[in-house]
Amino acid sequence: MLRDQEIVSRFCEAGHLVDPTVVSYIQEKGDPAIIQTILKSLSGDCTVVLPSHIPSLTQRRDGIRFTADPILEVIEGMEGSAGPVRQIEDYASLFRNRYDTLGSIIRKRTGSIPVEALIRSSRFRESEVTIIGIVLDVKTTAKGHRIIQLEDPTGVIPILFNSGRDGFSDAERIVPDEVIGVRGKLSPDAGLFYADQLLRPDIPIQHAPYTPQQSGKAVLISDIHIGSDTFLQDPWERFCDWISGEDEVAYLLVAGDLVDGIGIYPGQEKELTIPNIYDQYDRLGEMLSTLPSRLRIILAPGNHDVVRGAEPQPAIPAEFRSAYTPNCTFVENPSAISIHGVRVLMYHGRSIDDLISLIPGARYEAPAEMMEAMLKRRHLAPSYGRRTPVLATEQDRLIIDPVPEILHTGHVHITGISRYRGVLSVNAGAWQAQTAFQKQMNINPTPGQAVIVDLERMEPMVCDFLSG
Ligand code: D5M
Ligand code: FE
Ligand code: ZN
Repeated sequence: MLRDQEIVSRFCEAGHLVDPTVVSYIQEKGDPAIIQTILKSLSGDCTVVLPSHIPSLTQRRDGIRFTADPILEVIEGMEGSAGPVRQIEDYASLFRNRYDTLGSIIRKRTGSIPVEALIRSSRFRESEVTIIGIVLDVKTTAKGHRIIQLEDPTGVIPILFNSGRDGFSDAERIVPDEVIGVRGKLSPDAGLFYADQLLRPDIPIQHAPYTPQQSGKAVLISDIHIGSDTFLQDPWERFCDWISGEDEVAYLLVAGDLVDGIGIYPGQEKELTIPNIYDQYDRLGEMLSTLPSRLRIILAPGNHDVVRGAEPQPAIPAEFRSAYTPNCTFVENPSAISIHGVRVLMYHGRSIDDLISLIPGARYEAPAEMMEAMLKRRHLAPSYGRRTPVLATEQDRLIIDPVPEILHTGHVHITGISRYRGVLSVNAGAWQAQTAFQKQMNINPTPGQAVIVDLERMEPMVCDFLSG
């Protein structure tokens, strides 16, 4: 593999800095001649070489979108699509679908061979090859190297990521059950695969987000927690006053934990001001009905809501919706909606807890970094069997495909924003002050904030309503 440093030096000698995405593109292609091709195509005033400077890569528009105003379309996760709880055997189809879908995204960039063929046939012994599979297990050796077990439909093989190699920090972030590709060589006894390069499904570097032709704004919030004694009534009212006066805001998106629920954790009844689940939803409906009727409101569930916890979670059932006006649309968790033609993937974000516990250096204060981790893995909840319950479904509904313009989550009650390869990630904070449990866990929420996104310019802005 071409080393980072060699690539950077080649550009440096020619008087240019180089974006890390371009470096990984050249490494993936494995052909040093590309450097020369890129250098030849650069204009003299180019200081930093960006993906847009790679001659063969032209930015693509991701499909045709609606641009009329105000247009809301639920693309995935419309009410009724989550399906019932199925049999345990269906987990096999879930993981097979995950492997097929994410594996084929990696395969578009590189050839690969099945694990069984690699082990059985001596013809692959001497050459570098790529294998693609699901991570079964991740371990660190006494010397700090990483050993993973990778499984494809034909077999399982242990893979060693040497801590001294380029790109080891990416290998350290491998989590169980994600789909990866690994380029490397088999050991002479065929018992171990030495990794040279890690390939994730990732967001294509030529991904160009759709830009609507029309101006309009969306407000992204999450975790209202109606019914909790820590619900922040005054900031919420200030927020409602503000949004009612913003005539460019066409959409209000809520990413789950609409209410605090009943029986969600031991002793919750002591922390509830509304001890009845119907009353909790009615209160929210009444509050939302005071907002302008032109505002389209999209409501998704979270782990405190009344529906089953396993994802995909169904939409809030009709029996809880009698107090809601027709401008409210109830969707599942996750769901993909189109607003002004901009695709927003809404997900409550329960897997952020899991990712923080699995990824070295991850912090609750930076939830958007975990959203970036989801985008790289093209999956909303890569690791199975931890805090995020996932339902057996024939198709893996938590795969991120196609790529959205905006990824909207919540759950950790901390605002966070990032942009990765043209995708805007927004983790919206909460309307609930720090709970006794969060205090104990040292989770410091940023309540009373809303994120307003200008859809035409794809610019986010945080508005704070905590203090008057
Ligand atoms: O979760 C809000 C945040 O607090 C989220 O990061 C999980 C964490 N949290 C809350 N309750 C628990 C329990 N019981 N165990 C572990 N972590 C927890 P929310 O979904 O609003 O409760
Ligand atoms: Fe919450
Ligand atoms: Zn939650």
